[in-house]
Amino acid sequence: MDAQHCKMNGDSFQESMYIEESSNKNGVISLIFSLKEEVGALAKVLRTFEEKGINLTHIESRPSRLNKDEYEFFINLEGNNVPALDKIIKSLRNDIGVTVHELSRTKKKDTVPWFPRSIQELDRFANQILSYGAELDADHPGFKDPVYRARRKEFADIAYNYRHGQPIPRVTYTEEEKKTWGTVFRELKNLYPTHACYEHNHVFPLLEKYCGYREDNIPQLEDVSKFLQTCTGFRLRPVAGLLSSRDFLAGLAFRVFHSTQYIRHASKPMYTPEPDICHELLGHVPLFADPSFAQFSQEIGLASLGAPDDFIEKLATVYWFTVEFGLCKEGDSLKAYGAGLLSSFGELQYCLSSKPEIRPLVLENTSVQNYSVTEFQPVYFVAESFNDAKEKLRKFAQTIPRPFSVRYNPYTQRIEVLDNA
Ligand code: HBI
Ligand code: NLE
Ligand code: FE
Repeated sequence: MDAQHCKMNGDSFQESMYIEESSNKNGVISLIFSLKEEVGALAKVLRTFEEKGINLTHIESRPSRLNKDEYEFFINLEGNNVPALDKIIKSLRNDIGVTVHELSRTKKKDTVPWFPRSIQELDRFANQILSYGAELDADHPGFKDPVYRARRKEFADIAYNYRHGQPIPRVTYTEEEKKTWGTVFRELKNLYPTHACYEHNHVFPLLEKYCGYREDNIPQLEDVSKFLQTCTGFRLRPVAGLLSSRDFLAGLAFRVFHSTQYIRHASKPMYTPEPDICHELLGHVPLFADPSFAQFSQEIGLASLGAPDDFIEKLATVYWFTVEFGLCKEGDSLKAYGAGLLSSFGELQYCLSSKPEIRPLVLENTSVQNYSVTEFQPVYFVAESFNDAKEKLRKFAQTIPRPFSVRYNPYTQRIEVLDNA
């Protein structure tokens, strides 16, 4: 952030000192080690770093002053994998017999992870998506289909090139894609009256009326974004796939919902592990049109900004079991309000059958519950009501350990940081 911006928004200069930049968030570790003058000695050491995937950012050598037949090497390493590094240093000392001096570790334990300060800065997230084969299951039907993958590339390009403020490019969906949407839409629409929560059913007819939600039409993100802006000020931004929890939650702080634009593979309409346009438009969007849910979402987003990793992980876990896969009581019956349920006609039926385990929503337990992102959930958490879930999550978000507080300025669309120290 430059000086001009700081002044314009009344921010203090101090804050940029403890908010570190993303480029150096991992810290640097400096080492000196000495080696006997011998062919391949350095290569052997470097290979150890390579094998553990540690990046060297600087290397210098000099003849040792203590031992005439030795050389000393000074190196800087990226300190983003501390356990691996500790292992390497140990093995250099014990197995290869190298003398290693650790000069410094700037681990930046007390600094705050980078977060976007203005809505334009969300442009930086575009390339950071989790992908098939790596984080997501390589068994997924689309993974082996070259036509599907090529199509996904087209959608990814739209997302990568998108900048805040531009209209979201309209897409002409293929007949096959429309057919997949048609199946998902028809099946879900049949289930909603009995399976979906009140709030979802309340908004759905408006989306049919104003946004082209129909069995034979995949709505355009731009139209939906415009509609949401008139309801709650939430807007959509295209994204190429699953975003990290930190990035996804940060978007919410600006009332921005990152939405995929591609559709699931035609061979498996009833369930996909990834978010796709069915998940976003049928699962999430109806609730973002609800003022109270929109307010709640933004609060969760604001709480996540600059939060420590372990807190983000817990917040993402409770988000998973509520906003994505939550059930709530409504009178005598159970209903789904989680977007991952409201977009999968397979799991929506399953979650209200007698098969899965149902537990009460108690965040101390829920926040540490393991889950798989690639199959129906074996366990769901039930809130006393949709509002009860929101209140619990809100309280949880307020426990975030952070040396500052944040406030959203809707006029400038910027985050104002208030130093508590
Ligand atoms: N990314 N594109 C996208 N869509 C989501 O719904 C989504 C995401 N990343 C994370 C996420 N949802 C959440 O479930 C939590 O991890 C915060
Ligand atoms: N399983 C969901 C569906 O099939 O629509 C998507 C979940 C995304 C987190
Ligand atoms: Fe989702």
